[in-house]
Amino acid sequence: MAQPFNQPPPQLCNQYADDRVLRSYLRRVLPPEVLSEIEPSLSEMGELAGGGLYLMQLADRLNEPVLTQWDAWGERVDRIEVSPLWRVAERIAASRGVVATAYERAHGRHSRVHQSALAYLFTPSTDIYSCPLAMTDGAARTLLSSGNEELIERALPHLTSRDPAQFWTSGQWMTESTGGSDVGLTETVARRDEAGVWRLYGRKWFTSATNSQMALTLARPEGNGAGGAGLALFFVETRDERGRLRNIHVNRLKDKLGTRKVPTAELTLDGTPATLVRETTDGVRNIAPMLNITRLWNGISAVALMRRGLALAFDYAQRRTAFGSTLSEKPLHTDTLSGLQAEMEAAFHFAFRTAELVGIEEAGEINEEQAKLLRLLTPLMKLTTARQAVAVASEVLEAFGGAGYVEDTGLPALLRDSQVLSIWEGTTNVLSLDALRAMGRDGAGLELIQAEVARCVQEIKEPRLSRAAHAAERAIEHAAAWLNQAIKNSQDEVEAGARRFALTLGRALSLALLARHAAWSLEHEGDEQALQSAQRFAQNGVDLIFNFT
Ligand code: MFK
Repeated sequence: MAQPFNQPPPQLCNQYADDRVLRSYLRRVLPPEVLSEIEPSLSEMGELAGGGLYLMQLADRLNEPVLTQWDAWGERVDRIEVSPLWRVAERIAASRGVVATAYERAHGRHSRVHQSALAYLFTPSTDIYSCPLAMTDGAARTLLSSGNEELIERALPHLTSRDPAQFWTSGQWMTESTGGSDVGLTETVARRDEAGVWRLYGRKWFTSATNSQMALTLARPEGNGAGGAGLALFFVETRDERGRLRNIHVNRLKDKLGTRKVPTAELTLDGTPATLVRETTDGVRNIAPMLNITRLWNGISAVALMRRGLALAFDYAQRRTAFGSTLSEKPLHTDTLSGLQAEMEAAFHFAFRTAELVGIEEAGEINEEQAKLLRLLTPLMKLTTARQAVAVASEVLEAFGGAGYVEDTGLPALLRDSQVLSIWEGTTNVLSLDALRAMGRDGAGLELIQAEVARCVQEIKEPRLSRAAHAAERAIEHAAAWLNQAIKNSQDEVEAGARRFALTLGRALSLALLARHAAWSLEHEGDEQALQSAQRFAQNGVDLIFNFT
């Protein structure tokens, strides 16, 4: 019998060596000596991500976390076993400093960019192990900004350890059955026992990475008022010296659309001992550093998943033959991929620009204007890149035809996992409103965004980029004019348009940042690829103010 036709599977090579966008960006923003110092770590992570880890990920596809609530003798144990891939991912994440790099600060303000690059390479081959890492990073930052020396001394060495035996991950237990957005509705109560120890009573409805060694969580000290201000931020060590959960019951694991490796659980806290991180009030404000770091991770993860989908789709296009030639020789197929590549590149520059500002803040070098800009960019970047990731993942699957719809190619997980990015850590709508609030009632913060775009445009001398630069400027002007008018009309009008407004700002900022990089790349590397992506991104549509779909 003749050999039947088989489609060739896509392949990956070293994901750092192969990444023009990341390498070119790092050449622009890092001093050459910093780049040469960190490059071996990136190259090693790229090799793992495109090689051994990727193969392990494919082999681990059907494994999921398992909750065992009772042992054979009737003892309640609530043990969660994660998949083999996750166990390896934890060791690699610790030993390669995927969290620690940001705290060791070997390269000052550039350390956050280094760490984000490691996270970006690591994420797509580890099935959302980025979730516990994001929360671990967020917990480290929150404890540091709390100034609680006792907790810092207790937890920081573990959260930022490179020794897998010492490394802790942290949970972020916020969401209750009252909902994930309006955290001020939290029903968990905090009460002091006779010994003066705070104990928590309540039900946490969506706790990711439940097998972490610690968690930061919110509860309302008895007698406190309603809302987020009446909550307090608590530190919980989940297990006692004998490894038993401290008055925590794991009721069940969630049956989710994606992120299937993440052991997201429903918990009951039944007198769980906890330590106040700061005062007995203002829990929402006090946990905000956690939200902002996990939102940065969300954006980096969004770019990373887009990049993975495109790396596979571009490779496949070289191999797959139909209608007499490879897909890479088909103008319509390459045009489709170019549109997606443009989305990914724009998102990349937005996410990493945010990481740069976080690094400047962490190095203690941030000025007032940059701090306000960072506060605004974080929700805008998170919401913009998350929506892009969902759209790109959907198209990536289509670029494989039926193979993209078949589970054992591993491709459908890209879409399912991307879908969470616009939901957790603040939905698109909630973050649009957050950005509006952070901008101030009269929209004063908009000037900071205009200034950021103007700084980019100033650096663009290449005539072929002037349309893209103007498109970014015009979109921001349009958004500003809309906001001005809407504020005069009614609060309802402002709120109804907040998502279109936020996405317009997000896409305009992304375009300006990408075009600025494209101009640099053309001048210093003689490379036109970023320029083509900037031109394409401008055509994809930036101004959504009048897009009412
Ligand atoms: C791949 C990596 C991804 C990471 C995976 C993590 C998995 C974890 C899964 C989850 O836990 S998902 C649940 C995440 N939940 C959220 O992100 C909550 C979404 N909702 C919001 O963000 C709301 O805007 C918010 C709860 C904050 C609104 O609550 P409130 O009670 O109306 O608070 P308000 O009045 O807006 O803010 C209270 C204070 O906090 C204010 O300060 P002041 O008291 O000084 O005025 C705010 O300015 C401050 N604040 C709020 N958000 C802030 C912030 N400050 C800085 N940055 C922020 N982002």
